[in-house]
Amino acid sequence: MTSTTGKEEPSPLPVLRVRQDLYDANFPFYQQPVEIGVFSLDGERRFFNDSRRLRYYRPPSNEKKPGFDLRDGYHDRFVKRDEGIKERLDNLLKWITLNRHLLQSRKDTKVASSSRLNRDFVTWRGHLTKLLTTPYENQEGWLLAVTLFQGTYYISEVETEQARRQREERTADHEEMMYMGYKFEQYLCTDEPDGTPDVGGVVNTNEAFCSVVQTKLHGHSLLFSGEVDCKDPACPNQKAPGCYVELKTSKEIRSPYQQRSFNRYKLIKWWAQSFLPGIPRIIAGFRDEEGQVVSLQTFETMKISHLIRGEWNSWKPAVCMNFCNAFLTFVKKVVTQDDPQVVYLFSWEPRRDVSYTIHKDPGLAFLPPWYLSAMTA
Ligand code: 0WD
Ligand code: CA
Repeated sequence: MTSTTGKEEPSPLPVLRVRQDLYDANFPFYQQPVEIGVFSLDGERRFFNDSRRLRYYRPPSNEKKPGFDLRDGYHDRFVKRDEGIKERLDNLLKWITLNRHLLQSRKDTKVASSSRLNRDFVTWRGHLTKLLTTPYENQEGWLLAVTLFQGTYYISEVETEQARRQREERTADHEEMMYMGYKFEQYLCTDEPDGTPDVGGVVNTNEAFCSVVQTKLHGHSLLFSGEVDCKDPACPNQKAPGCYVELKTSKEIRSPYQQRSFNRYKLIKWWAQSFLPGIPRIIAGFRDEEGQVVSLQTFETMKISHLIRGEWNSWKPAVCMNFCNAFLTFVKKVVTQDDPQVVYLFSWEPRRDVSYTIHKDPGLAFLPPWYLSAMTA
């Protein structure tokens, strides 16, 4: 275990380098993501092992002039999730305990190792998005906690000091801007495939529909979950994730400078988030200063990187994926103690290498007792 000795001594632990050029190689193998399950969280953040919070995409009646007022309801029809409550991997782990039969191979059920998940990594899609964008990120660092348990590496984010400060010091304008993203969803989503949006209703950010996906990146098998905004009922093949739609809002673009900055800093995040679970379409609403949606634009996830190729300070999907692959390989190399009480804390700050420390601190351990007993039973 590392201890804070107060002495300045060079860390003997290996680091992972992050420079873009180290990852500028061919695109690695990434298996077509497959949805193996879903779950929902209701308005009180209660877990349901079903799709009850899945919503359907309903195109606007007037595409050219959608007439969406994204500020509407902020003061009187908004129930906000308590961001101070850290759920860590809990909801995904709950899904795993209820769906173990989907994860265990037949030959395994006969032997003593039946409790093994047979997946290398379990995490949220959002944590992988952060890994993908790391080589191009120059503002926000991250902290990722990793625990090895029964041969599976669990990755759970820890909020950085900087992120906590920013969250607690958010301005009223910033809070309202975050609300606008959820309000945009309400204008375009219905509860039934043939319904109409209830734009006078309450926006409750506790509600979520999550897809559980499995895939492989190079030699790493991944099981992760991500929140899905809606499903397009007009989509010919109703198979997930091909009919899922991601909804986004952004400030309207009024200058070539704003366009370059959008392409460089925002599209990379939109691409990474939707590429990981295989969501093919992103529908963006661009809003003016008053919060009115002035235009809508569809981005095909697989074509986003073509839009930015050759641009100033451009980003490459292959660099993102090669870095993620290298990080997962690094985790497998250094995380060796298979013990649910031990946390390897990986830390990254812009312009630095990834380093890590090892902890046996109950405040950092994140696999809950109910999960450990379910998986060892
Ligand atoms: O505890 C944590 N550190 C986190 C928990 C971080 C991220 C997510 N979560 C949990 C929540 O339970 C949430 O339901 O994961 C679920 C969603 O995970 P994800 O899909 O992996 O998250 P991400 O891809 O970062 O965000 C997808 C959407 C966001 O939409 P936009 O269009 O803004 O990207 O999930 C929402 C948000 O609407 N979201 C969250 N919801 C609850 N808790 C969180 C969060 N911490 N972050 C984003
Ligand atoms: Ca969204």
